[in-house]
Amino acid sequence: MITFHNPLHLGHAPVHEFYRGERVPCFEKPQRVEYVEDALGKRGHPMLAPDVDSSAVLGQVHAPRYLAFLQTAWSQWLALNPAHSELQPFPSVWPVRTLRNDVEPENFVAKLGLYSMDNGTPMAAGTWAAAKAGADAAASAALRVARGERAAFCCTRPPGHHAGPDFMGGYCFLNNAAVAAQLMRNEGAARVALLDVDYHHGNGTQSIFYDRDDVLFVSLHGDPRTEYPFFLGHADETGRGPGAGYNLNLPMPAGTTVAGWMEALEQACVRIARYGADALVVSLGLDAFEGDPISRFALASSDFTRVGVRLGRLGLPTVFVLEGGYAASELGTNAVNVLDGFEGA
Ligand code: Q9C
Ligand code: ZN
Repeated sequence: MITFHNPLHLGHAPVHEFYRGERVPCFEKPQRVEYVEDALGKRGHPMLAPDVDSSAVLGQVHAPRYLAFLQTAWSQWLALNPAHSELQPFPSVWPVRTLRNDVEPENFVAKLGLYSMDNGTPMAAGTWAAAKAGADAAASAALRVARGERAAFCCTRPPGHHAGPDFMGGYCFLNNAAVAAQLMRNEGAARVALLDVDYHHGNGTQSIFYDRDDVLFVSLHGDPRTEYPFFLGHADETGRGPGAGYNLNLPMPAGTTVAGWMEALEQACVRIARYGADALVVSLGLDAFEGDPISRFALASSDFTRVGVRLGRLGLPTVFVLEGGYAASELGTNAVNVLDGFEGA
């Protein structure tokens, strides 16, 4: 399968995040995609550099003021104090219920709160460049598929599915899967299905397409009553306005094993087939893996091959976009098992 890598991902290498009151090493680290690139190479999948500028498509899925903020965030952080080059910015105040979000504050940390859903999305000097190159990689994979390739894989970090129209969160800045889906719409696909199999609900992707019937969003994930992102991903979220009926959430309890998970995948595939999609985007998080350090499903490495086989049987032009998965040394095997299962279907 054709794959695209992100040549600038190393510039996004924050050191720590917060966990239970302590600073801990970032789970979302550069080695993740290095393991995937290794596995792709060993199993003979060609790896290409991005060749599409995603700027125009980014403007269709994210708000202009959010993109403007992200692009300049690090220089705003340094403008406060040049010594900040060695420190990581975190938000400390958020415009929750009753507070205004229409007036962008001048204070940098306040802006960071306006444009963040959590304090779990650390930034570094090269974050914008890395996120933008990742969106370019997703756009490149989508364009190949729109032009007739059966499938393509975007091997990138930071991930994207928690990033909403105008906010970052959950290690995500730009919604790569949304870029891929929107680009295929622009290229003439009338209906695009977007299936999210990451352990965490893809709240950002859901929100971007919630009012639309031209992109069907289907997600398998840990029940938000107990799992991140907590505030979206329930079964009763089915879409709004013209999008009513075009959002399907399949939350499952923590501890769900492969039998229950594959049943949910079957439901997802039946819905996608009934939709009559022209193309499929898969938000490929591998954190449903039993060895994942921050997630609680129990898929084994060999189960990911079955996942790929089932997706291949949908018979749709397909773009895979890497999302989460934090058991770094097994991430390559798990990701490439999906791709090889798909190709063998
Ligand atoms: N210390 C994705 O998988 N924070 N994001 C967990 C653990 C949120 C995961 C805290 C996890 C976000 C793309
Ligand atoms: Zn995840």
